[in-house]
Amino acid sequence: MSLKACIYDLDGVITDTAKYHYESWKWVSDQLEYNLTEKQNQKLKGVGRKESLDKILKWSGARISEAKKQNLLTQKNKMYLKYIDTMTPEEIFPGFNEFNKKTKEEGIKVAIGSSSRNAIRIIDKLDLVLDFHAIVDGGMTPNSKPEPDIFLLAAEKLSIDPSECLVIEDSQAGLTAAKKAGMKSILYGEDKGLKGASLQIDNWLQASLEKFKNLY
Ligand code: B16
Ligand code: MG
Repeated sequence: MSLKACIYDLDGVITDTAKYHYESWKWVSDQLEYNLTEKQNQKLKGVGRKESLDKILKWSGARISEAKKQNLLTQKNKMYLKYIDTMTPEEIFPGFNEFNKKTKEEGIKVAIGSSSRNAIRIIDKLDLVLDFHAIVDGGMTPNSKPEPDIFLLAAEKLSIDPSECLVIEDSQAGLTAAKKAGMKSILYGEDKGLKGASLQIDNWLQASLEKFKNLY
């Protein structure tokens, strides 16, 4: 067995969109007369849009109609997209492009596996559309993370067995999804409280492809 594919999460692994989600979810929470903390926002990482609203409703204790829910989801996304549309390739995390290039040069396939239904728009803003062999987003599978569907579809698109795919993730939902897909994972970022990863890296400048290959 050897490492044949890297499947990158997008938000929090290639770029930081959490700050834009936070501003938009804070607005939603204000409408519910609820104060969403940054710590709670961390718990929304990797979680789909609808599921994120369900969590906020649970925390706030607010009870609203299905129509109002739909309306809040639409407004949240409108606000989020305004932030996204200002993004430029400058917002790609340092060292990512170099790591991705080296990985491809070694014959390893690369894909995106994101819960975001806006993933392709973000990738386009970052000018990365042509840099992956496959892109799977939250609109392409019935279940979002922590279910394994997104990563399994990425492996299928790459024609690589899940056991030879490595997921790079910043969220517990994503690490759990990787495990359920039968894939090893790397925790990206400094949140050392998260469980399930084989290795942790603080940033791309620290990433060693050799170490990743040695996991297989
Ligand atoms: P959207 P990832 C996830 O993306 C985000 O981490 C999470 O905070 C967000 O709620 C989810 O996408 C859905 O995003 O509203 O754009 O469809 O980390 O899986 O790349
Ligand atoms: Mg993420």
